[in-house]
Amino acid sequence: MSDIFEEIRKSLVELEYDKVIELVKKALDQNIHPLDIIDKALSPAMREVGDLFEKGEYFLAELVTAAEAFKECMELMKPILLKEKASLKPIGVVVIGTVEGDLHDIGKSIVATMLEAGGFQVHDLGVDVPAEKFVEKALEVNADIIAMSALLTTTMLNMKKVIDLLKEKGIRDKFKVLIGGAPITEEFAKEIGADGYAEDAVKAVEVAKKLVEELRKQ
Ligand code: B1M
Repeated sequence: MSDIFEEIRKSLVELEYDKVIELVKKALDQNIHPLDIIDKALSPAMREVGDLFEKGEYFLAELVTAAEAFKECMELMKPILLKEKASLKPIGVVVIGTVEGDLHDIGKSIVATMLEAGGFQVHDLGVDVPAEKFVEKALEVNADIIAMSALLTTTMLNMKKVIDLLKEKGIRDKFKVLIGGAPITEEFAKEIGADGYAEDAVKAVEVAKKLVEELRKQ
């Protein structure tokens, strides 16, 4: 079984678009769980693609191709992930997006899908989301959690802008703030005053459930 992960990883790093899709379909046919495909093959491959980019061996076009292949695989896997949806009545409402200035959406979309599969009602604002839009939407849908993703060291500080805006409006306690993304750490979350941090999508669901419980107790 581990061979298929290696084949998927290699074909994504080598940008063999059709082969990646074909292999992911094959893995799904073998009843391999989508989260294993993501964690053991697709995500490590994307990190490698990023490293090749950093070394100057790959360019933006290669990043785009790899991202598109990953996204097409997600389209195949999303219905399977959502089939496991926990309950009909939402356990909480989440507004999620990638922060202003940042266009990376693969990780954010996986987190959004897993939150939905975990029983949350999810409002996905997409990428490059300004602080005002997070807050506006959270008020509109009466959200429990504002969830933010950032992949760039230059955009992660925009997470703090959302928290500052909540404070400015006197509504900081109305929402829990959950953050994540490759450059984010637990320390950074504490530093900016976020309520929770998660390193991956599975952990994000766990933390989100805990945050909703805390909010209900307030
Ligand atoms: Co960009 N990029 N990129 N890129 N890109 C990185 C992030 C980089 C690390 C690559 C590198 O140099 N090694 C680097 C950032 C360096 C830094 O900031 N220190 C980088 C750069 C520099 C850039 C540009 C500036 C390049 C340029 O233009 N010169 C540019 C910026 C554009 C912008 O955003 N304004 C850029 C552009 C792009 C593309 C558009 C081409 C493309 C994104 C396409 C898309 O998303 N639709 C892209 C890609 C694909 C990457 C890499 C290769 C892969 C990212 C990815 O999708 N990973 C990335 C390399 C890397 O991350 N090592 C890189 C797979 C995904 C499943 O993982 O997103 O980490 P991830 O999500 C995980 C966890 O982080 C976590 O759970 C997810 C699932 O487990 N998580 C959360 C994420 N959000 C969460 C939220 C939560 C909780 C957990 O709670 C709310």
